[in-house]
Amino acid sequence: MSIKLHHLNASRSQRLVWLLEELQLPHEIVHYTRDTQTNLAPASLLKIHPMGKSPLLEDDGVVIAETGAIAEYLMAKYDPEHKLHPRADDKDFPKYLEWIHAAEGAPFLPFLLSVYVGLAETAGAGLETRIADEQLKAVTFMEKHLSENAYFGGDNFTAADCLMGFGLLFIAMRPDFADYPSIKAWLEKVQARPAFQRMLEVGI
Ligand SMILES: N[C@@H](CCC(=O)N[C@@H](CS)C(=O)NCC(=O)O)C(=O)O
Repeated sequence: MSIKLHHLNASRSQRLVWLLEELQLPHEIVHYTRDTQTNLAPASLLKIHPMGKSPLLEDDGVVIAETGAIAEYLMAKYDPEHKLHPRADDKDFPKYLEWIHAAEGAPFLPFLLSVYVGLAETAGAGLETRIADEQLKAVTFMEKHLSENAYFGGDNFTAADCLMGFGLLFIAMRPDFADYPSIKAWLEKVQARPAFQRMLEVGI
């Protein structure tokens, strides 16, 4: 086992520094420092993952992004005795899972938005460029992933495709993001699924 946490200063990555300590798992922390002007992560993080954000966990050379996913990964792999996560049949499991995702979800979003509104005041038009850059980086990442994998989860259709569908349908409606061939091919493939069609019958 060789676990590395790619950790950006003053960031949500501290959640995982804490979790790794709770697990008492041997690990290495690779430190990154935000740019003092832009507050963005250094470009060196882009060499580890195409979104260039922290936290990133590396385990035996495999890189995983997204705080909630990293936490679930660590629990599934390194907490076999369920000291830090309830079993699926435990009464607390649904709430536990909800809060694992809520940490990056709806209860957190309004606070994140106020950071962006604050940035709009100081960065002005610069913020629009930053948002456009982030959107392009995200779509390029998804396109590359789908050019190398049949589905978001790899070779097979999984729940990850159901979760990504909503966002990608919305993104692909934009003329500037309508012509990414692997995203288009994936959308056609998943839209042909009978369950997708039944979802449409429920109403959008
Ligand atoms: N949803 C992602 C968000 C990752 C993220 O935005 N990380 C911030 C740190 S708080 C970051 O790396 N910001 C620097 C940048 O965007 O350049 C997660 O939960 O890991």
